[in-house]
Amino acid sequence: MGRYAVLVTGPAGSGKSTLCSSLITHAQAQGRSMHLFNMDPAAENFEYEPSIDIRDLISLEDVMDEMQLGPNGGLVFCFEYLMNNLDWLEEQLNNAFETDYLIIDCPGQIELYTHTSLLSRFVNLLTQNFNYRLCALYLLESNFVDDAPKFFAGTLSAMSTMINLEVAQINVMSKMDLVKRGETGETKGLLGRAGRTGKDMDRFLEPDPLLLVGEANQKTNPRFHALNQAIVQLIDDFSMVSFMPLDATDEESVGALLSHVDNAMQYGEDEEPKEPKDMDMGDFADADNEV
Ligand SMILES: Nc1nc2c(ncn2[C@@H]2O[C@H](COP(=O)(O)OP(=O)(O)OP(=O)(O)O)[C@@H](O)[C@H]2O)c(=O)[nH]1
Ligand SMILES: [Mg+2]
Repeated sequence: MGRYAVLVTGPAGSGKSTLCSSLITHAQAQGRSMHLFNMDPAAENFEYEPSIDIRDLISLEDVMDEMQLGPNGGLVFCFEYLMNNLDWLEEQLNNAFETDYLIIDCPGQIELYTHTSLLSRFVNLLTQNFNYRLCALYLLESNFVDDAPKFFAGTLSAMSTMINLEVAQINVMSKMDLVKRGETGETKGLLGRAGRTGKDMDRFLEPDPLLLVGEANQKTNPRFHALNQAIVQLIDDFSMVSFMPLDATDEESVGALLSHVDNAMQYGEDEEPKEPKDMDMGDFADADNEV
């Protein structure tokens, strides 16, 4: 059996740790085993005990105290320390697990994925030195559709991570339950304010940036319209960004995502080829009628 790793990335609070737990719970219910690898030196509590934990090597609190660094500088130091202590990592990865399917929970400071090469060096190590098949998830919260310029910013950060990491990446629009609740009008949730409907959401999940530019232009000073156009053109030219909807509290939604992750890595291909489970968008689109 091969070695597989899922790198769970995304901005702070986007639902990475919750998704890691939901994936493990879902896998266990199917009789599959996965191992949590905590890569966040500032993490506090986990629903599942990590099998590999960067905090066993270094803790952010100690670094901040001893090196007189703030949280962000401290985090970069922790990652550099990890990359300079590969013996530790090798020892952890060489520990025999009953299966080698790692769920890697990353910190929420996106500069780690977009501004530095630290995470891409880590990815290279896993794929080149340890023969892992790897898939990255990039989570963006559904409140990023509150307005089009914010959505562009989130989309560009997803794109930048894709380009930086150079591995198969699935972009995920997390906390979709808030969209459904928002539009019923019962909850003034994040998206209740924006008034997005399920059908509107499709525009964001499979973005047609040329349509979205009109909305962005309404909200920005005319001086920036050419810039809006240039950004959406870039997103469009690369045709790289689409989002899979996720409600981490919904078993079926987690199962659909896992099926796509398995497919991206051809998990279990030695046994039989897999097709991604049909993604049921109806649940989100039908919500238009739920008033
Ligand atoms: N409504 C809703 N809330 C969610 C969902 N997933 C996560 N949350 C909540 O979002 C908050 C942040 O979730 P985390 O899983 O800690 O997010 P994270 O990305 O690991 O955060 P950092 O590690 O700090 O970057 C928590 O209060 C979660 O309960 C979801 O699918 N729906
Ligand atoms: Mg977390």
